[in-house]
Amino acid sequence: MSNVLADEQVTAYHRDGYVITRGLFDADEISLLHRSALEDRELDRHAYGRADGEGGTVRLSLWNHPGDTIYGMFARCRRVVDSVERLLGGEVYHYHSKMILKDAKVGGAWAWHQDYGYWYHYGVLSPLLTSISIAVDPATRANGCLQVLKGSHLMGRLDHTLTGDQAGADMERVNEAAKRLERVYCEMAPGDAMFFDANLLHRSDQNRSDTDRWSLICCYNAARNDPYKDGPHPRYTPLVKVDDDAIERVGLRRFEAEAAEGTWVRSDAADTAGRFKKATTK
Ligand SMILES: O=C(O)CCC(=O)C(=O)O
Repeated sequence: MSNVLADEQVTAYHRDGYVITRGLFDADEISLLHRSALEDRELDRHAYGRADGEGGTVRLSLWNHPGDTIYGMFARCRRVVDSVERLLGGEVYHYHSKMILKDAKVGGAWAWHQDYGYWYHYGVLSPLLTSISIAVDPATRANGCLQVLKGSHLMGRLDHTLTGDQAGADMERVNEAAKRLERVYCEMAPGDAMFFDANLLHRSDQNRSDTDRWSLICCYNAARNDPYKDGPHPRYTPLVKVDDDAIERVGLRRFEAEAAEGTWVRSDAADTAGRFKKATTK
C-alpha cells in the first residue's frame, strides 16, 4: 500500500499550513497503537507534566530515536515519511516523537505556539520541519483537540515567552492574527492524521470531558536543514523507512521490549520551558 499525499493535499498544506488525512491508519493499526500505549509502563514512567498556565498540567512522553517499537513503525512507515518528504521537498530524518497524554478531566491546555518557536533555539536554521499528529482517541472540541490559525505559518516565526511552564507565542500578534485568520478546531477520528508546518500557530484546550485524548506526534526535519549545533533533539541521522505493513507485523512491541538507555528526553532538556528559558535568557 502506498498512501502518499495527493497533489491537492500538498497544495492545501502549503496554503493553510496543515492538511488532515482521514483514515491514514486503519482500525487494526490504531487499536494496536492504543493498546500498546495504554499498557506501556515505560511510556507512563517517562511521562512528565508541565503547568499549562491555566491551572492544569499537560502530560507527555518524548523520545528522540524512532527505534523498532510499534511507535517507531508509525514514525518510519512509508505512508508517513514519503508524505513528509513530499511536503518538505527532499530527504527527511526523525527529529523526535511524543505521545500527548491528554487525560479525561485533567488534561492540560497548550498555549498558542509555533513549534519552530522552540526549535529555532536548537541550531535549526530554517523552518523546514513538519509534524504529523495521529489521533489515537477521538479528538473533539470537547476533549481539547488541536486548534490552528489557518495560514498563520506564512507569518514566519514569532517571538515566544513563558506562560506557566510553556513557551507561548507573542499574544499581541496572535490576537491580531486571530482577527484575520480562521481558527479551525481539528476534530479527528482515531486513525486520522494531521500534517502541520513548524510555523503554524496551534494550541489546545484543557480536557474537561470524560474521554481521554491521546495522540502520537512525530516530527521530522529536512536532511538539508541539519542543525549547526547540538540540541535536545538529534542532528541528521539517516531514517530507515519501513513498509506500511510493518505496523501490523511488529504488533504490540512497546518500550518495555526496547528500554534502551538514552531513548527518553528528560523534561528539562526537551522542547519545553526549561530549555527555552536557558536558550533565551542569559
Ligand atoms: O496535541 C495537543 O494538544 C498539543 C500538542 C502541541 O501543541 C505540540 O506538541 O506542539
